[in-house]
Amino acid sequence: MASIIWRVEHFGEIDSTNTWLVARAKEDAPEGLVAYADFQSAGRGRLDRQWESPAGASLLCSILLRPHVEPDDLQLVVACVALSARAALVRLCGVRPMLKWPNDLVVGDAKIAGLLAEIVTGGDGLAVVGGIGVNLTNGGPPDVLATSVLEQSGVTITPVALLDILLDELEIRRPKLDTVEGRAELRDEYHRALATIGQLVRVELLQGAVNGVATSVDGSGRLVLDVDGAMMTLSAGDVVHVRSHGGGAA
Ligand code: BT5
Repeated sequence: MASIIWRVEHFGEIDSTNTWLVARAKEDAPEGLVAYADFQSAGRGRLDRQWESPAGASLLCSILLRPHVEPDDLQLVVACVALSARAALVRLCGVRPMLKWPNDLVVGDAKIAGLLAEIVTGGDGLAVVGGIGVNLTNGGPPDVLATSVLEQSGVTITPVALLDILLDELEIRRPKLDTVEGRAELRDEYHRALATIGQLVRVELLQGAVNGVATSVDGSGRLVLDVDGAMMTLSAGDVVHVRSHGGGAA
């Protein structure tokens, strides 16, 4: 694919950059449109949860991608953005978070960033709005086990500096989504970066909780769980790491 032309819209305050970008995606906005905000009055997590951050303390952004993937591969798109954010943090300040399936970046058990990916179908093929919040100078709500770049590294990074490098890293990974070989490479990088692999986890599904050992991710980024010897593949769910089980993370 030709290199992506990023068009970055900045908002001092907005309800949610994801909400804004989903609306633009429905209007057939092209790939590469990016929204970032200093403050969100209604930042969203998954399942109607909230994403909270004081003004200017985080990177709060959403990125419109139009990869040539099936809806089943959504988790690989999430991985593409999460791995790019991780690589950007390594480059800027040496903080190397692990990924927690399906959508967190963590340092130890503390959440440093979260992703919300939303699919828009129809119009010009599949669109994915990848929203990410990265705690830079504030570690998130007091009742949440969370951390920030400042806490981890002593370095103050501005949101726009991180966004710049994140888009640079995304430019390396985004084309991989369009080919079989590229998706396999992304899947391997994802597998290596996932703290979840080798962990005994509890997965809260809508129909109830399941306990098992996370053994790998499949080619679409779905989590493969060993539940008493039976393999189960999960495409969504809330993972709680219960305790380490042998091998652990890469
Ligand atoms: C997420 O959801 O982690 C996805 C967060 C995505 C936020 C970005 S910001 C830019 C874009 N625009 C949006 O409106 N959203 C995206 P989830 O896994 O559901 O986690 C939500 C939970 O994380 C909350 O219920 C809190 O427990 C916790 N949380 C909220 N704010 C946090 C923060 N700043 N740091 C760490 N944890 C936080």
